[in-house]
Amino acid sequence: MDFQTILVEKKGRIGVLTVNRPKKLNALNTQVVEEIASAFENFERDPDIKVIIITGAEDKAFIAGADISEMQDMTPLQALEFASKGQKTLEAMEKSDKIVIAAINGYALGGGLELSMACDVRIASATAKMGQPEITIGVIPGWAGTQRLTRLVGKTKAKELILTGQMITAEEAYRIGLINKVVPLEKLSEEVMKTAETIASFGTFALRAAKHAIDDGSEVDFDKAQEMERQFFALCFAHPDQKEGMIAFLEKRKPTFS
Ligand code: CO8
Repeated sequence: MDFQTILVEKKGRIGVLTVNRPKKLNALNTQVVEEIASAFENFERDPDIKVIIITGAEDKAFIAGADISEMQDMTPLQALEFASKGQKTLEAMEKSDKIVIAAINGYALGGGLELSMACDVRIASATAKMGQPEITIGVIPGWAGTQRLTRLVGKTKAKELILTGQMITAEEAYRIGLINKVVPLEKLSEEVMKTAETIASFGTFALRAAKHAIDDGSEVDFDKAQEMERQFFALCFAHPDQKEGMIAFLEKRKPTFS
């Protein structure tokens, strides 16, 4: 598939997907959502790729939300389909076996913030602004923002952000635990690549096990979650990376993971 609205690159073990509609602040219309889903599927199938970075073109926006000009005339049924398409695309990211990093280089609003919340790591530039402004245009978040935001920052802050529609700075987003790190804009790519390289240097199986133990475990009761963690932990011992990691430690050398 040729992409018109996104750019896709491979940098060794790292895949980079850039939403490329800077004149519309990288707003997500149906075509962009479909292209993201398709590019993501390609990365998912690529055994060389361990980490996927998602960002927005140019410095002003990561993604300023779903495309309001496309949504304005939607019927309820079309809105349902659009919400469902977006939710499925974000769910595929969250459930992916790869580790996904959002490099938030500017506005992350509405569907843009929702997309970033489906990623495993969020690193933002100090210039970034985040929010769920849907209420200001007569709707509510439709790509699981009401759920992921609540799980990430708690009901109190989620209600404040969703009911007031106000944007917050990257510093405030960091303070409330919505993002992992804030860095100067000019350092964002470097910092994100450094984090991606660190993660990519570890074993694929252990990365996958850690991600799913955290995500799947946080959706079930504690006993069940602990049981899932033990299963994942034990399964690591069926993979050569466990022997390599432990032997390398004892031999005082760097491990070479698969
Ligand atoms: N959709 C469409 N176009 C957009 C969007 C958007 N979300 N955001 C910006 N643009 C366009 C503007 O219309 C403008 O286009 P043009 O130059 O042709 O007039 C261009 O991008 C530049 O934007 P501005 O001139 O507005 O730039 P400013 O610097 O003045 O303002 C803001 C920047 C504050 C980011 C402002 O653009 C803004 O408020 N944008 C909208 C943010 C928003 O409300 N986002 C949430 C959308 S709703 C959503 O995401 C719901 C997701 C779930 C969907 C469920 C399916 C039904």
